[in-house]
Amino acid sequence: SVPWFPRKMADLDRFANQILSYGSELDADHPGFTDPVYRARRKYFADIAYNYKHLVYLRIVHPLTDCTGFTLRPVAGLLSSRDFLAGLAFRVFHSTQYIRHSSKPLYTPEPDICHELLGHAPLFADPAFAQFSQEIGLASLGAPDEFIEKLATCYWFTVEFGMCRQNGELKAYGAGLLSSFGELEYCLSDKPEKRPFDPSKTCIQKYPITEYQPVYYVSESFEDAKQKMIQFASTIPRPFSVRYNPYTQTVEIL
Ligand code: H2B
Ligand code: FE
Repeated sequence: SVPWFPRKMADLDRFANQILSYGSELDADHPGFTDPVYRARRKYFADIAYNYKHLVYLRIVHPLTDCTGFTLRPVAGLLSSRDFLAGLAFRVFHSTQYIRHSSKPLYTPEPDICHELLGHAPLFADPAFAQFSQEIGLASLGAPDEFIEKLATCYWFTVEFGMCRQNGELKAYGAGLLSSFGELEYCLSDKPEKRPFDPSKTCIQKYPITEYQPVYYVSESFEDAKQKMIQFASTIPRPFSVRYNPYTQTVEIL
């Protein structure tokens, strides 16, 4: 049977609060664990996100909306891969709002506003990148769990740690690279391995989450990455295909 997935924008409200851990509950090894002022502020932001609802009249026109229609939606903590990827199908990026703890300005164990705004937001203003991201999201809708895992791995090696050629030059575009000047310098050096992005191979690559990546995947262009993702999506066993209707902001089942 096909897992439930959102069909219209307001359906995102149904899982927005199914967070894996509330954004204000910090692990004992979190830099802010013993700081009551920081924890109170984290709770303040988590509560705002928790109470957010998709309301048409709340949508404000901002630069991202003008470029690609991508919107940032507040979320109070980490979502499951399935829910997080489903948001991308609607050009919705679930974004944290809190900032990392001031005792460790160069390190954060979780996404924070620096990572979202310096890393992710600029790329979502690029039309070809926005289309690529949406394709990962559409591929995930109703997909079996093992494919969600594969798509999450493709997401890791593109949206988070992707590299791309542009006019013959090798460039970094992944948000994890753009929001880490240490890894940004490292990825452009000859230390790590670089392989061509190919979803059918990239999707099974293991990766560390607390160290610099030993392997990066390089796309020829966002357009090329998108075509490869569409091709990969067609190999996912689903008894239907999906199409996004931007006028109604709904997913049509074909
Ligand atoms: N949830 C939130 N809130 N932000 C993320 O960046 C995020 C997530 N990333 N859930 C997802 C998981 C990612 O690691 C992949 C798709 O699993
Ligand atoms: Fe990220």
